[in-house]
Amino acid sequence: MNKGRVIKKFLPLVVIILAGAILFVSCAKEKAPRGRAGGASGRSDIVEAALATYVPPGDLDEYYLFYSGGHSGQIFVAGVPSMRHISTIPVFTPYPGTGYGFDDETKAMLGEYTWGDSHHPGPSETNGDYDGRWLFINDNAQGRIARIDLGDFKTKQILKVPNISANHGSSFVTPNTEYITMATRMSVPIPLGTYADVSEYAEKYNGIIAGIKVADDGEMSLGWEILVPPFNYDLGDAGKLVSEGWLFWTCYNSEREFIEGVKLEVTASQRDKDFVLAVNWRDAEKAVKDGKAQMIDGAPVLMPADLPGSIVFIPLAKSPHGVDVAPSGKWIIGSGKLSPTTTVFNWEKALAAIEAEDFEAVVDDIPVLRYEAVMEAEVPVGLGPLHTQFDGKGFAYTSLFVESSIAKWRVGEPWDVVDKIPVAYNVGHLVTAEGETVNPDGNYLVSLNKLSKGRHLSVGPSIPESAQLIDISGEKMKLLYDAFTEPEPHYAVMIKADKLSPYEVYKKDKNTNPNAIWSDEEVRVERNGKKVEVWMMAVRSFFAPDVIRVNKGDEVTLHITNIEQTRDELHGLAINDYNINIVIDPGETKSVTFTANKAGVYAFYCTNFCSALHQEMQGYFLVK
Ligand code: RUQ
Ligand code: CUA
Repeated sequence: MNKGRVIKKFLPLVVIILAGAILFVSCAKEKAPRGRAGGASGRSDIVEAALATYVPPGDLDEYYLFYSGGHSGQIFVAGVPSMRHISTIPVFTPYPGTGYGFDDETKAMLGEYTWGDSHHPGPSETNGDYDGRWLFINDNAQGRIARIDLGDFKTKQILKVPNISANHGSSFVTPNTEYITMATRMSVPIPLGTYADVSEYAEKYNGIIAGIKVADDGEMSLGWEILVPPFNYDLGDAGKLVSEGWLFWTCYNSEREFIEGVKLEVTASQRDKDFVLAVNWRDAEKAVKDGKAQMIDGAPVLMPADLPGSIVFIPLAKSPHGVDVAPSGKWIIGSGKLSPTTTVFNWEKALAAIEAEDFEAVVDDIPVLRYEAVMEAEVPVGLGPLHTQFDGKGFAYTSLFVESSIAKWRVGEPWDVVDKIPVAYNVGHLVTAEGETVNPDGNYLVSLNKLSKGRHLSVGPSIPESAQLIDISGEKMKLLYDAFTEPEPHYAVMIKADKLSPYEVYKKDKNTNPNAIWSDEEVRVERNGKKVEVWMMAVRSFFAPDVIRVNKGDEVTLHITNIEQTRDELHGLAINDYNINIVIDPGETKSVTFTANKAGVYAFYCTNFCSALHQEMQGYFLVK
């Protein structure tokens, strides 16, 4: 066959393939932003799933996914439906990539700790809807809570709260961001630092629940604390609409035992039911204003007796974990790790029961609502229910740890399970798009699985966690994608991308740092005894000054401004062998203070590749 004939023969085929490819790309382009697998096309499920998650180069995802990094102390940011990791926000842990924890300000924010255990991101809300201003996250290890500014995706505040031991039931935000929850997971003697043997657990140990107040500018402060029995307070949620004004926490170990050498998993599973604790935060706020609190370690602490009708227990089977308020606020849904059902409480009935003082018991001055009076349904979701999320169509989705699946069930009569999907494996939290708002989007669900058991290339004995994207837009749930994550995502939130408008640079005229400089003339070095202060400038592709001379033993402070006003033009300042690693975004000023404790010549250089001559962006730190 000659060349001409070959081309002629295959031309139609080439045209068909090309047309197919164009159709594929334009289909994907059209489909991807809406994303969900279609179904009726006749394509295989795998092709459907690929099309539904494929975000073509240059296109953007529909949602932000913020998922907690657990004991890595960070938050990871990904896009949905692509599940591509976009960014890491360091919160409780230094992160050399962004210089977090190396400059004076962030080092001070981290304080004495080099790690934290970030569990539950909670976005700020207005009228019960995510408003894109801030993201809060708790430290499950150190009684802390942090605020991230969604303008620049940076941690702006870490608040350490007295008396809280292991802040797990956090960070759940009220519908207008008045308060965020905090709670003790492991009870200890109060105040922290008090010694009492575990043999005195029942008498001398206590839990604390707290309301963290948020000011208009996002600044967090402690509003109030309540001293509660020595149970383990676990997950929480904030009421909305029907239940607006109330905060909820589950608790386990209402046996109030910690017997040395006897497994807590046994002792804490004796009772048939533990509780959901409900607190009216407005009443708690008022009680503190009325002077009812006593100060313990600098915190205003209320006793349950100070809050008649404003703090109650609701019985919940069995070793409760998650509690989630449905979008209407009427249904409070609690799950017990050892129970095959998830329990729905009717908050309207609960309010009536509180009003009528329809209690079955009183535990440490906290009335217990009568289970039958407030329970609406026990939904047979399956084994090991943990957490529940919602779509906008009247369905709830509950993660089943033991069963490794997700149950979809109807919120309302006949309260039946309508679908189930297996996940790989042992799901903990799950999240739906805008799933904790008054108006969930549904569309997607991410299953945050505790074990992935090697559904990926092997990386040795320790393997990543898995996050599976599931399409929940149709009647049947469909698995779309397996993503893998660093340790260890607990909860996540999915926020519509257009709710966020991060800024592109720090505008020069908005930089209020008194040490900012913007021109060569302002570059200077000042000595005051053994203190040396340097006002430095970084711009493509040099530092001014490029030589810094000090004496051994001097205390050196460098204030460095990146004068760029172009997006992504970062500069870094690393001083070799001095453990200095500062990253300065465009228009930003950072300071670092250290002692010049080693004599000699130390090169410094820019760590962020900023221009063709980035390698030349260097200088010398001379210590005589
Ligand atoms: S917990 S797997 Cu830290 Cu949120 Cu439930
Ligand atoms: Cu500045 Cu590289």
